[in-house]
Amino acid sequence: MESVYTRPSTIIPGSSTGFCPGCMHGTTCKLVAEVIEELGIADQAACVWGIGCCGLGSMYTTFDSIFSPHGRACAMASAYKRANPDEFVFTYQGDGDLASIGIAETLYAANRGENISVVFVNNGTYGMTGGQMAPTTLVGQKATTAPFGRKPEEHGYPVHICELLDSLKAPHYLERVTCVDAPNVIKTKAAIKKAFRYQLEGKPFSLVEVVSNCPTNWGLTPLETLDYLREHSLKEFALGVYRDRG
Ligand SMILES: Cc1ncc(C[n+]2csc(CCOP(=O)(O)OP(=O)(O)O)c2C)c(N)n1
Ligand code: SF4
Repeated sequence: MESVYTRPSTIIPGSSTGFCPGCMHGTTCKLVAEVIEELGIADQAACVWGIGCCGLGSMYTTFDSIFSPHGRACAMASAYKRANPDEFVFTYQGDGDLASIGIAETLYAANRGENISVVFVNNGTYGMTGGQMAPTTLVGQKATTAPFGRKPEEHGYPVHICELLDSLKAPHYLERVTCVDAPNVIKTKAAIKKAFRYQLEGKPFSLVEVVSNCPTNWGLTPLETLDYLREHSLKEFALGVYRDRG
């Protein structure tokens, strides 16, 4: 029988995901693994994983893994890439990691135009530590640290990373995508591939933001999270290309 779909060689045979059922980290990590295989860079790829559920992808992928202290992935990736210019270096980070404790490292790596790629999973919550409010939590969205929902007068407004980085001169490519359905999964893969290609061509900083879910901490079934994403998250976080210098 013809095989129409196989696991990429960049996923360890026999391994299984540590993510909760329906979590879009699983989809996004799989896309990253597929793109690395398709670009033929498995032997030169190193991922600096953020601290959080985001880092669980390291357990079943074959490329090199580096763990930075919480939030410092972009700083560590910058240093690693400068020291190893022939390697392919990317970060894979959650919103607590990249947009809260690591916002300075993210902004300055982007502002320096480092030759790295960033995969940023925006699920509106601190997944691994039990659902605290993240910079990206929506107004009104509940969190363990905001049991009555995010209130702008108390907690400020959601932070839009693509728009923030678009105010800087150096970044080369910024796109916001989602894995809410199959066509969007295909778009997400294309965006990750484009960002990775730009690094291989020597272009400066690229970031792909993936608007995602967290069924466990949102307290919804995986299917209900898709409705929530469509009805709420994607209204706050508009999909699209924010910058593409080609
Ligand atoms: C300096 C420091 N502060 C706090 C923590 C605890 N901590 C571990 S993971 C995490 C949140 C991760 O959330 P996010 O980056 O959104 O990733 P997700 O789990 O949602 O993928 C926190 C606060 C830590 N490890 N180090
Ligand atoms: S806690 Fe949330 S972010 Fe973490 S693996 Fe489970 S669903 Fe995904």
